Amino acid sequence: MNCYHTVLKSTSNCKRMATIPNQRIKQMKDDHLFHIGINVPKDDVSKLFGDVKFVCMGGSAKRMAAYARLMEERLTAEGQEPYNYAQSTDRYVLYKVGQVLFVNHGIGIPSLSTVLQEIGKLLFHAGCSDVTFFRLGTSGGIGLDPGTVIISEKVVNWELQQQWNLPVLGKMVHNPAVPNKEIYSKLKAIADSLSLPNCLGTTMCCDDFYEGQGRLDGPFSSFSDEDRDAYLQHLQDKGVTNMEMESVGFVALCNKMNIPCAVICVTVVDRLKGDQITADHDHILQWEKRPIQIFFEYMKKHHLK
Ligand code: R2B
Ligand code: URA
Repeated sequence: MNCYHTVLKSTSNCKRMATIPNQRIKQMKDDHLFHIGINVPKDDVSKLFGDVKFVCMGGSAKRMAAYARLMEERLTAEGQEPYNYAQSTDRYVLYKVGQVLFVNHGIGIPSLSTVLQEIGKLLFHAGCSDVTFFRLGTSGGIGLDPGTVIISEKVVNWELQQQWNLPVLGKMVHNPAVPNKEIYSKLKAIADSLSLPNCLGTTMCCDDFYEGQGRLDGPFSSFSDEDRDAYLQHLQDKGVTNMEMESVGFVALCNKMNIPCAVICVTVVDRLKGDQITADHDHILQWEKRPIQIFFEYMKKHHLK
């Protein structure tokens, strides 16, 4: 079998590479990864990034810096300040600590898809193999205490379909979005072993934080409180556990590039109790550490420090 197209699992003699179906990329003499400020071949990406095995993505640049620092502390006693490889642009941050990349993706699928596709090309140019992607994020829970970690066994769009719909050249393209079962099952066992409040869940990906997530604390209110409550109840009845804004795009793009992936989100509000996020900053900071704790344990199990 051609290693280049091996699906999900690699064997000892066959490495799984990111699939970049666009053959033009191989032939390009020069590839400028505009939003992360990296140029191939000017930057020696094989040397800089060739050993990457994990990519951790999350919305906020500061949170990714904090995660990179935590990772640095695990590796070196001094815990030196991680270097931001994307510092020539202010769109995203990109840290590499050990064999892990930490990249922020901003809010929403358009912001995520831009950087995720450039990271995919970066890993391809660098010749990386057997890489796994994680989205470590925040979300609004449905009937769950804030601080609960949800490991997505399903990600769905607003129509509750497991797909990311993208108009391309005037036609809608439906991209399947299916998280990797082997990985989310392992993550669930790890979350249990760490005694973190957690569940496997269905994560609904929305294109808006306010009305698009049934909120009535935004500038617009095209529905009533009763409509909102009935909608959130309907979602809960359909098994939706949490709402956020990138999961479906993230998983679909990883699926398209043949990269195993998982989504771990902590909830910062129970939407059955309110729209506003009122938890204090210290609580949020503590809760935000839960997904990365699970990731570090997962790394350990894969014999990476
Ligand atoms: C979760 O939190 C952000 C909005 O506050 C968004 O990026 C998401 O998915
Ligand atoms: N992120 C979201 O997208 N929604 C929430 O309710 C909380 C975080």
